[in-house]
Amino acid sequence: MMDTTYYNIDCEKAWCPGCGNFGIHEIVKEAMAELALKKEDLCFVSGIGQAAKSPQYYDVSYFNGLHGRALPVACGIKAANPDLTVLVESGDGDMYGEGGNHFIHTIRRNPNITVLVHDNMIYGLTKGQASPTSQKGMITSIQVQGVTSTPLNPPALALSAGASFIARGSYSEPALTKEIIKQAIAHTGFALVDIFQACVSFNKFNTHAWYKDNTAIIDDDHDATNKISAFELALQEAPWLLGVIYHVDCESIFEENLFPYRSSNEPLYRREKDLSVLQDIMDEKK
Ligand SMILES: Cc1ncc(C[n+]2csc(CCOP(=O)(O)OP(=O)(O)O)c2C)c(N)n1
Ligand code: SF4
Ligand SMILES: [Mg+2]
Repeated sequence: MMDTTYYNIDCEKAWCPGCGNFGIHEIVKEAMAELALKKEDLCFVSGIGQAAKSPQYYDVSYFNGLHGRALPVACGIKAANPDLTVLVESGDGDMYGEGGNHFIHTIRRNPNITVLVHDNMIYGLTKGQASPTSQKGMITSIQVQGVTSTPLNPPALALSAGASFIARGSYSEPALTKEIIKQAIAHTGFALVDIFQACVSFNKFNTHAWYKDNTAIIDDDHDATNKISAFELALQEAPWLLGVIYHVDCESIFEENLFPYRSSNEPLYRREKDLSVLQDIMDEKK
């Protein structure tokens, strides 16, 4: 088995002491090490936020893009080089708020990527405004009378959009979350792992104690291939359930359906490019 230090980089992590991001970062390294993933075969993508910094702290290739725009970049990377293992790692605001449209439509396209969302139910980086997963009634610096919007349910949304692997983990259950992430990476197709994470500085409602008291592990007898049962589990609250909610084989993936791959498996990045064709199009539009 590979050692997690293989992914280490000499760089200080700019997170608050006690932040759940530290735990998730270590869990991801353990999952990658147990799958013996080589650095050269990996590419991380993230947007903006505290969670989105996580890829910067592995010694791997990554693309840190615009807020909410990790998923289209991940699709582009997969289109150019389908052989890469592409992991998207970002926050609840980045993925479900600013990136909400991409979240829905990328699931429909079904690229073979793994999406890890550090869900602290708050905008951490910008100092504590409500995110799409903030619970009703929570008082923040902006929602001074409490959040009034209904929180988004990411697993249920992903299920309705057609994702074939959906799970919920937590920084507070490292062994379970590591196994879930390994399964998500091994899955062919879009895989979502929504991972609960405490933001100790700005989310004073979903504290370490809250996560312990309000989560439970999915029973072994859950049939993860049954969509109706999966919806029931995804929609359950107090306790919120941790584990694999839904997992089925998918029929086809985004990159296989792309026109250039119908005639050849040669990755796009290795093909000869005739830039004169592009030049002709641009000249035509002058
Ligand atoms: C287009 C755009 N809108 C707003 C911002 C400001 N902004 C940066 S990070 C962030 C919230 C990040 O929240 P989340 O993804 O939950 O990450 P966390 O910091 O909680 O890990 C916001 C609103 C921005 N950088 N770009
Ligand atoms: S603000 Fe919250 S999410 Fe950001 S590093 Fe601090 S504890 Fe973690
Ligand atoms: Mg957040």
